[in-house]
Amino acid sequence: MKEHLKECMQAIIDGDTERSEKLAKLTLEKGMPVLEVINKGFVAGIREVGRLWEEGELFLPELVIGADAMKMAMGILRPALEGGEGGPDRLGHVVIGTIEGDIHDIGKTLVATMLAANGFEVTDLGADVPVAKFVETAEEKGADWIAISALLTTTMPGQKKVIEQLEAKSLGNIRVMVGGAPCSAEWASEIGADGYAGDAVAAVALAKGKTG
Ligand code: B12
Repeated sequence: MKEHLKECMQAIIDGDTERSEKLAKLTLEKGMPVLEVINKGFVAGIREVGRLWEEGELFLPELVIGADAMKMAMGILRPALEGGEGGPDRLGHVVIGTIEGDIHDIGKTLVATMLAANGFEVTDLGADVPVAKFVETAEEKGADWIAISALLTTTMPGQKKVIEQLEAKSLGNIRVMVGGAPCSAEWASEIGADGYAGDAVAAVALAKGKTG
């Protein structure tokens, strides 16, 4: 298992889409714990790519290739996470997306998948989502939560704008959770969000603890 995790991580660092596809399929064939392989293998790999890029050891095209390899693996593994205890709207409805100006969607999609697998109805708006779109959709769907991902420090203020628009429309009953690498519990409380979660499992716990 340890060796498998290492190989998954390396496939992403190498940007080897073919290898990451094979390793993801092997994970399912061998019945390995999918979430653990995602987190300790593939996610560890993409984080390492980010670190190497920040240190100038990798260039943007390599970051893009690493992300492609990551998306390949996630596409294969995601269905195995879906179809948990869920049923439509059993625990509540979550409208999720990555905030405008930001195209990072790997983490957001993982959070959406885990919420759906754990009994929430999820409307995934995708990435680069305008502030007003979060608010309109949540109002229309009668959502319990809006979950907003931001991976760039420059796009984080958009999360605050969603909260401000909710307040302006007297929709303060809709709770907001924020997440993504630069976010924190301090940021969440500074902008008046109802919560922050650092990963997909914590996001489920947060939504479960406060919904209803
Ligand atoms: C992959 C990647 C890309 C890919 C994205 C592909 C895609 N479709 O998503 C590509 C190559 C396109 C890309 C582009 C850019 N990137 Co980029 N990217 C990354 C990288 C390496 C990994 C992100 C990732 O997928 N992580 C894996 C997932 C699983 O983790 P996660 O996103 O953190 O999500 C988890 C938690 O945060 C949480 N979570 C996430 N969202 C939410 C939401 C809620 C509500 C909750 C509760 C929880 C939650 O749960 C998730 C699952 O556990 C990060 C480095 C890093 N350490 O984050 C840089 C990084 C985010 N990128 C960065 C930058 C600068 C850029 C570019 C501006 C580069 C450029 N010069 O063009 C562009 C931005 C384009 C844009 N407008 O958005 C910087 C941001 C710096 C900053 N502080 O603002 C980072 C931090 C790299 C770095 N170390 O400098 N990037």
